[in-house]
Amino acid sequence: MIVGMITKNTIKRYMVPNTNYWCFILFALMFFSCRQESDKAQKTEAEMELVTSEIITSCSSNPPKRFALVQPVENAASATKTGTSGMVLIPAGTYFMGADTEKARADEFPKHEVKVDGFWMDETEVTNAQFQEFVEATGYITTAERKPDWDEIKNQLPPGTPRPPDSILVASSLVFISPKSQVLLHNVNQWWQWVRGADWRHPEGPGSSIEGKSEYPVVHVSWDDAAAYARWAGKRLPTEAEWEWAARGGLKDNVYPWGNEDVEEGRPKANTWQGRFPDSNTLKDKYAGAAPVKSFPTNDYGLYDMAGNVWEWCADWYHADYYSMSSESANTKNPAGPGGSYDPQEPLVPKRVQRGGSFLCHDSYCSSYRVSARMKSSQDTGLSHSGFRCVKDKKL
Ligand SMILES: [Ca+2]
Ligand SMILES: [Ca+2]
Repeated sequence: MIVGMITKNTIKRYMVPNTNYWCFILFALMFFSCRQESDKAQKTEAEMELVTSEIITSCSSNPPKRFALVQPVENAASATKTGTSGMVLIPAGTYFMGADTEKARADEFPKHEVKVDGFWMDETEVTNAQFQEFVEATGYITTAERKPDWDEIKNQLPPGTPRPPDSILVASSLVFISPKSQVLLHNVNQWWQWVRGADWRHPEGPGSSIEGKSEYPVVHVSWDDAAAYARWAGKRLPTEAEWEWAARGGLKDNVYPWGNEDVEEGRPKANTWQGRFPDSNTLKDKYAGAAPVKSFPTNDYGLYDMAGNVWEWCADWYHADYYSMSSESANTKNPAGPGGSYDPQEPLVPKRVQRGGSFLCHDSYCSSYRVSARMKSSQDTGLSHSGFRCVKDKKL
């Protein structure tokens, strides 16, 4: 486990959702194990909790595989919804997927031709109201609400690692909390905190709620949660190719959903971070956190928040070299992503694609509100800026 390593990638990644849900648990448990070896004195549960709270701030990468789903998607719900209310029809087309700007990262190259059939797409990110309807209809419990499964965790720990106290194995999620003063940007744990009880109903943890936020995007959703919702809604998650084609809104070789005007120029065009990340936000766009959907103009296809607000899961596995593989293949019609995941930064962790950036993205760092920007996260990870939207085949 790499902790606190200062690299270009770390700095780029500090505002993106690859901080892993399980990193904390594994790190805490390994610490717990070492502690037992070196310190024979018995620790009280309260002392262990204090130690754990300190460890949280050190864990930044190399997430392990997560536990199996308590509710497999196949059993979570069946499609009960029909129609295309709240969706817009995205036309079929051919475009060049990928980037050609200096802001692009290596995995956005090479730019390659892709053909996409027409499809329906949610005009907004899935809202709290929509997700609540799903949960009330199905009883679905999200990843962040589930107690970690020790039987799964221990398989990824050194043999003999003792079971931690139950107080450690509790449902939690990662919440962005702005530090009070300027901080060095190599340590994401200065603004991401593991908060017990944080989930989609309690975005900032216990004491917070979604009351009055029915039209805000749902957050703290894992890929598994998003896929379960989509199945229930009679929809699916977009492929990465569909998502980028839709985000481009019919424009050609555009950097952003609105065109090529710099994100910092003119009127706010999306919910991003303005000022100095992560401690000073000028609120030029009026929102420090998520904004209600439809708060910013649509792109030319009528889609809101394809840049910023919350990250959006795609169906595809993430593979850093997928574009190179695609450009060499004749099969570029409706590409559905690689057969498996590969992230050279964390090769043992299967990851899915996320797109669009969030309210934490700033132009001087990840600028992931660019239409070609790619992000990845293990599919069981959801943070306080992780959301999604769905699509539906045109023929249905
Ligand atoms: Ca903002
Ligand atoms: Ca978005």
